[in-house]
Amino acid sequence: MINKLLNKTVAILGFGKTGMAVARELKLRGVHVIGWDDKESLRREASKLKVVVQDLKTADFSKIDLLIISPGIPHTYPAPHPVAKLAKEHGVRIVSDIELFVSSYKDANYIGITGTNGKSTTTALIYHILKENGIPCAIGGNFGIPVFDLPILGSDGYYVFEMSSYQIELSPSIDFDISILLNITPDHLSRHNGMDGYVAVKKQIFTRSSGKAGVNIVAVDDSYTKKIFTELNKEQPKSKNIPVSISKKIDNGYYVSSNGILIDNTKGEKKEILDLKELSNLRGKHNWQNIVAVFAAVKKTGLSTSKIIASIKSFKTLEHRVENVGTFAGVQFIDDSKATNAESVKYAIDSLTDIYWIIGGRQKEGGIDILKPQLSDGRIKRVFVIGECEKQFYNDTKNVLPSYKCHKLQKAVYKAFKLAIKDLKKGRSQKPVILLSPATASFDQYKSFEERGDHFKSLFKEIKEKYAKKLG
Ligand code: UMA
Ligand code: ADP
Repeated sequence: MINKLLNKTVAILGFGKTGMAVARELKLRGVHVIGWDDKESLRREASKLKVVVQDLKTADFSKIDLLIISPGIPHTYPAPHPVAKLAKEHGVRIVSDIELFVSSYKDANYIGITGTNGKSTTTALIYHILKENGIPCAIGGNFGIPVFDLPILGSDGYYVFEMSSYQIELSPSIDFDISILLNITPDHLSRHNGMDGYVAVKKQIFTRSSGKAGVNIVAVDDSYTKKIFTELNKEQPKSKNIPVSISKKIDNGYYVSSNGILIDNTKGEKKEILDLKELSNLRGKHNWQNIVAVFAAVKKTGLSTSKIIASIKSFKTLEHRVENVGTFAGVQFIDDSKATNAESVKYAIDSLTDIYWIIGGRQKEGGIDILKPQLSDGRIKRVFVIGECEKQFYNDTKNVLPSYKCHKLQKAVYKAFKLAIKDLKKGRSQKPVILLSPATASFDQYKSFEERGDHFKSLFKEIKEKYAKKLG
């Protein structure tokens, strides 16, 4: 596709990571590029690439051949950006950078991963396994690296793309060789006009049109993914669809038994592959779901089971995902800042005990309603509430658990630490864990979940230094 754009005009809306990478590539290839970002600093950056910087609201769309829109900019719901509206009125195609990339470099193999939670971990684990075994590969997409910043791979290469719902929606013709859907719970609902829209977009990772003999891997552990799998079996050859599960035994697929054994039942032999309980780098049932999907995918590349197992074991936990920060004075600190919705928190809590739980920030739909069973199952000792939704989460927890309004992360971490030490001394707690697993977006107090997690880690260091003499 990109070759056909020579001397054509492409408009780019948004000069964040995505837009900037596309602009660089298109300029190198002799494409006429015009574009806009509301942020002046980014417009300045773009003009250095000799992009024509112009407010696209005033551009003549009859002279534009394609609009590349950044995933964070709405083009349908809750309301289309005026530029997207203009493009539609003029019949100009609107696509993602990923659509343009995949349709331009067709030799390589593509693996696309989506789901509400676990995308990054799954994407990184697949990439790690391929890389460690000498397979040419590159990782990108929602993971944080825009695809146009990746090297060009040949027919023996694999691109491993984390796909957000925003990116899937803007990529109408991508047909991955291996597509993975991990799970679906409510998220990003306003961008997709509610749950039905969100589920429909997630399903689109499987239903593209080029007719490749791709493989569809679905973790059938929730009602939405189960339904999608049933539909896929009616719409596509059954042999393409591979079910995986952490909640039940699966015929013709892979599953994890209730005691954590990864089982290959693709040939009805119930072959035991690996005891996932032994993995200290990928702890918790949520990671079992990621691993079983990864195993199904990587097996398709022809790698041997023993090589895959060795690479799963050597994988390093991603930052801010139930990441062990360290232990001081008998208190462990775990950074799960990436847990931006209640579902992901549930898994963190279920895999720990003696939890001093820090929650709060910018609330998402549904808040922490689904965590009612966790609030009373004895794993959480105390709750420390911060951020914009402080009042709401305090009210949600105060009648079941000792709960404290802390407003800021610093206060929460210090208070949690002091109470954990006290409980430890009095025998009220055996192995206290201070868990930042906020169930919210970070944007009320931080730029990103990474910044929030980094702050948590720096507070751990601060506490260690401050109390070194007294407690160390
Ligand atoms: N902008 C305007 N006018 C508007 C709205 C936005 O000019 O009315 C500009 C903004 O100033 C900004 C750009 O448009 O510069 C928007 O860019 P973007 O938000 O799409 O950000 P990028 O830097 O291009 O990052 C995107 C993804 N961001 C989002 O989907 C929100 C990144 O995912 C992704 O890693 C990156 O592309 C590379 O592919 C981040 C994310 O938060 C991690 N994803 C969401 C999630 O995981 O929940 C979906
Ligand atoms: P994503 O990229 O989809 O946001 P991550 O791998 O970054 O997923 O994990 C985000 C959060 O979700 C972390 O708190 C992590 O512990 C949790 N998590 C990871 N995998 C899963 C899963 N399969 N189901 C539910 N939660 C998960």
